[in-house]
Amino acid sequence: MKLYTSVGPNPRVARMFAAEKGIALDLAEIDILAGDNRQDSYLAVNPFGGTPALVLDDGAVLTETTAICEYLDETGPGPSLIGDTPERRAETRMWTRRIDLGFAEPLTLGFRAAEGRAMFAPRVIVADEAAADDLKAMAFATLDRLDAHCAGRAQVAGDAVTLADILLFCFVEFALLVGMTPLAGRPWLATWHAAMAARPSASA
Ligand SMILES: N[C@@H](CCC(=O)N[C@@H](CS)C(=O)NCC(=O)O)C(=O)O
Repeated sequence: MKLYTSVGPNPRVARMFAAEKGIALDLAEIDILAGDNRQDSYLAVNPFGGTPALVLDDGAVLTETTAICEYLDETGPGPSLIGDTPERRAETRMWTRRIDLGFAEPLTLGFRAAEGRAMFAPRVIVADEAAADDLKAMAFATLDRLDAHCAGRAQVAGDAVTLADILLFCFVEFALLVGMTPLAGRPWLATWHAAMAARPSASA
């Protein structure tokens, strides 16, 4: 299987998930800073233009980060990172969706409206600059809820690392990378982040 990857949190989620599962992927690097993902050659792979994209051995292409991870989970070796029972899978998907819609998405939109504006405005529709602070506040309100709810837990959806942790970790790391302070005043998140950062998969 070939994974089209790049800088950025979404492809990092797919790489980290594969590493946690023990799956070796053939990586094809796309230079999104140069806009190569918006060229015809990549749009032929993923018409939506984003990374990651996973090309299966039969040539079929999967996109959307969490869908790629679900596929790797079902087809890869080792314990599931989604869950072994309907209840565990539902809990992982519940947290994954909350993190995706409540943190990753507004964070991304807020970044694109502000710090990332010069890069994204020529290639996709970005929100008005005036909306950036509200979008980031929405993202950080989700972190407040997570921090309060997860106190006493080792991981987001229980004791074991799941897709929800990997998704949250990669987007928290992205927020740190672009100069935001997601860990400040969130003690559970800070402790959890340090533990996630120490996992070998964090460097995938
Ligand atoms: N909804 C997509 C988002 C993919 C996405 O936006 N990826 C970013 C990298 S983190 C990207 O390709 N950005 C460059 C661009 O959209 O031009 C997913 O879940 O995979």
